[in-house]
Amino acid sequence: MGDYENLKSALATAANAIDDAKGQRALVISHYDADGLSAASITISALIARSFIVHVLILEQLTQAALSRLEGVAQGYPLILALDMGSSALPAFSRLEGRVIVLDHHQPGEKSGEVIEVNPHRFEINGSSEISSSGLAYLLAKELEGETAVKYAPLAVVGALGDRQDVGRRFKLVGLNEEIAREGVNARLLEERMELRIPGAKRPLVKSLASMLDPFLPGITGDEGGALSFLKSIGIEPAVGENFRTLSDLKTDERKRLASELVKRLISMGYSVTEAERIYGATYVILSEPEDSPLHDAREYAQLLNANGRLGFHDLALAIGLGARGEVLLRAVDIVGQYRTILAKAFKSVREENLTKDVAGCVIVDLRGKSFLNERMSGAIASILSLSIKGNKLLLVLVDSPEGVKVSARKCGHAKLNVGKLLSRLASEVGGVGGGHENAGGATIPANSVDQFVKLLAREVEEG
Ligand SMILES: [Mn+2]
Repeated sequence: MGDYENLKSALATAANAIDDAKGQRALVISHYDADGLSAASITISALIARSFIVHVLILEQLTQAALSRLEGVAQGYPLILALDMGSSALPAFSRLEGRVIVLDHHQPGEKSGEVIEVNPHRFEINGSSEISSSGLAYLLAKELEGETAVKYAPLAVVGALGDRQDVGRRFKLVGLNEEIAREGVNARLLEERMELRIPGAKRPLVKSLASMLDPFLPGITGDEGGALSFLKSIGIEPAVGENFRTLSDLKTDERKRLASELVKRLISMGYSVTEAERIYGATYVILSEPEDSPLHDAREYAQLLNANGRLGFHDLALAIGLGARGEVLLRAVDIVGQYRTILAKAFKSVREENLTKDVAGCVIVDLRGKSFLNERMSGAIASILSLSIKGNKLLLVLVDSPEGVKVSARKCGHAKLNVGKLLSRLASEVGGVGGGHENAGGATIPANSVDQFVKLLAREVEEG
């Protein structure tokens, strides 16, 4: 059973250290995905409320280069907070001058007493499903501010959904995440609904379908023409006269047909029944965001942060997390469109070119040499592809990176291995860095070590 008492006391220790440094300069380091960006937004808000001067560094991974960059800038900061990363680099952090606080939910590595670390895995709480870094940031804000911190509950939910911690019945949040969502609901900030999970009930249905990223709808996501012909093919008129119809315009039988045809479509693309049924389930609605806003549905909010983070627009993502709207939101929405287009292009390549090969228990999708991609997209591609892989396999997606090759790995089926730990160990054997969770992880390795890395991995997967 989880040791919630000691998790709370670790959070209290972190809150005390923050209060000791009050009013000084703080450096916040975080990850570029939705969870990292939500965690950063919560933490930055809480620090600014305590008169800190806050600087932010958004990273892809704690590579050697990132660590030395960090060493270079760390001197000026009495307080450093590492969010959504750091548990695997505690010894390196302990060498930094300032007080370091790590809020992380990835598989932890070697301990170091110098660093204040809050990681659910250290307290027998499942950090892959029960709480994300945003949730930890929320709990820390609660230690600092008390009940007023409930204003951050929607962002904590956004982060958890971004990390796909909606693993309960019908894609509900579980554990500490469920508690945080409930606090948000009680404060009338959030609403939990069971419904067809197509965001934007008041937007043209064609646009809503084309904007779906979870689940990714091959031939429809990123393609309004595809969405239009899909609707026509299942006998749903996309428009009445000049006016596009919205999801809320549909009659009950049309809605049912849409749901069952989407499930069929996903199954025909190789998705499992469970995955295909993701189309219906728990949605989390942020009541303060207008109904036609992409931030109204917490999953869509997460996708917006994710897309902006992965394409390098951390400033836009953080500005939104901190409350900017208007022009900033319009720009961020535009970036999401670009992101979808790139993903759609990558999946087209995977479908049409011969990029997939099986090596022992591994399925390798080799996207090296695709100049429209960058290494920050590999995780998203791997997550989506993993849904249509059959059998107990380890999926590896390879993408060029300025530091070599980025490998994103996803465990499919019941393969017996801990992906994060495995990547961490094998990447360092070939001179790279890696890590992650039990089911998902990433590594950056030297370009000339790919074959060796794959061979090492395949051997472990076969033995596992
Ligand atoms: Mn995370």
